[in-house]
Amino acid sequence: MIKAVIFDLDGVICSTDKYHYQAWKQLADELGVFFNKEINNRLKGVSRMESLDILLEKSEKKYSLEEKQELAKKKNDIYRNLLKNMDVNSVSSDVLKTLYILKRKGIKVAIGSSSKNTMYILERIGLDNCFDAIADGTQITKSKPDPEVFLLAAKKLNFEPNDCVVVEDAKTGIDAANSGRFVSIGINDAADYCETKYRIKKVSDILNIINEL
Ligand code: B16
Ligand code: MG
Repeated sequence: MIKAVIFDLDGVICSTDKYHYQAWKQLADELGVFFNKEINNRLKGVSRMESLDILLEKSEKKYSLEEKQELAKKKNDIYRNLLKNMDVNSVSSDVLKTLYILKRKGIKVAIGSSSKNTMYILERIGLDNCFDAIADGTQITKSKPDPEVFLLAAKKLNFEPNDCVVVEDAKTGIDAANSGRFVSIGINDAADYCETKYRIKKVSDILNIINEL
């Protein structure tokens, strides 16, 4: 019997992934570095600094740690500005309905996100008081595919990993869930990934899966 659902934030609860892409693309264009959606897909679930390292793989110039911190800050400033477009209407009715039904069934809900902007995003979309536990990029040292963020969410809920399902849109997130011994559920890119245990088209599909577990 599943006791909790741990949701990834970017790309599952809301579509901030498109703003990450725009911000990284703007930075890459300024640096004259090739960047496309395929490279962007490798950044999903990965921390800001590790994402920058992936983006700079195509750069001829080598950057010092200080310069890289400046570039990461620049990307985050562009990203935070784009996040101003988000409000309560940025959450789909399908996600809201799913959260409501889970709560009504007594199943706990949590966030497991690599993002250091998690609280800001949850406030913007009006869900800052919705979750029973929040584990985010400000509380971990290793981002996905390490399971740390999901293990922290489970610990905060006082549950074992096999009491929880993890819903992810990124391959790195599925790897993190599997290595932490959570039941992995994949949406979008993660639904096409061979390591994903259960594949869904929309978030509310998790309700059927949970009923069967
Ligand atoms: P930030 P998630 C991840 O969030 C994003 O998928 C990833 O693209 C981003 O680099 C990472 O958060 C760090 O985000 O720059 O806001 O700290 O998918 O784990 O919710
Ligand atoms: Mg994600």
